[in-house]
Amino acid sequence: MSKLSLAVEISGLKLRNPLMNAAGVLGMTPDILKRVYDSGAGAVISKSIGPEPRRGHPNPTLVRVECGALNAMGLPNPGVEYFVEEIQEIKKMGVPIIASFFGGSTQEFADVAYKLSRAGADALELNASCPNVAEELGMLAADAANVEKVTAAVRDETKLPLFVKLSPNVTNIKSIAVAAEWGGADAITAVNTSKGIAIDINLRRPILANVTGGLSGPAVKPVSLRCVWEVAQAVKIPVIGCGGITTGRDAIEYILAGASALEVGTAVMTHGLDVYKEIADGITCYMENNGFTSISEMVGLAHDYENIGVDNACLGMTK
Ligand code: RRO
Repeated sequence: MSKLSLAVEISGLKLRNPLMNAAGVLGMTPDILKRVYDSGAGAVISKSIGPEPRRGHPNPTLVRVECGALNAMGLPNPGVEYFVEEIQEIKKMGVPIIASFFGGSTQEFADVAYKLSRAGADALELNASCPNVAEELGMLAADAANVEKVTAAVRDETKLPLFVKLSPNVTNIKSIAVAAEWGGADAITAVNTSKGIAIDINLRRPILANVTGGLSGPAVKPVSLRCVWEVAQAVKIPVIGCGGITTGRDAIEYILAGASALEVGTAVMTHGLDVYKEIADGITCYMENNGFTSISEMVGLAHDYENIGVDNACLGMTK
């Protein structure tokens, strides 16, 4: 019998397991990202980096809500020139790093991608979907033609594996995923946060200074999972799942829906860094109990739902 392995390969990027941090959750100093890796993630993803330093939105920028969190950080980051040194430091520590990035125009997206590639990132994640900034910076992902144009411009500047992170706040995520694929994306990350709002009834005003924010955590899981399902049906490239993944069971749901790798964000806030190992252990348990030896054997199996009648019980998998 072949040995069970959690290793995955996403467009040439080899990872010891499919788990990564979702961009932005833990800041981005090399030390913190190293801790994420040491806690059991297969690779780390930086906070989204732009062409220039940005302070982001004023406080409050984060509020806990039912079953999740609402953030409106506003893309705070030190700018690509500064971040080049951080990437080099992370690489010296032996940690695979995916650099998340954005721009205010097609040219800026391409320029930042070029600089991050030269700095030694292992892969890039084009953030086409920040819910908390003006149209041109964030919700470019709402427009398929724009997504294709920006992805193609970035593709021209880098040979690195290129993930494009999409938004759930769109009418037809399938068409946008296909546009990214046509533009040259190697994988689609589905999805960024869902736009939401929280109100303080005593102050009678929105809690976040930005008024709206991006909802993450278990509250969004069914929506994000549906996005993975639809994107997996629409494209041939791998899908990376993101949205409320907290347990091994969540991870397996995403993989069966079509995800080849997974990003975990809010669960780190609620469960600490140990959550990576807990999720990996849950995946292993499911694989052992169901006779799988690799992640790739399980990707997208739920799409064949009319033809399978398996006993899904995973003995010992309680969460
Ligand atoms: O910085 C943010 O406010 C932010 C970003 Br860039 C993003 O991609 N998703 C999100 O929920 N917040």
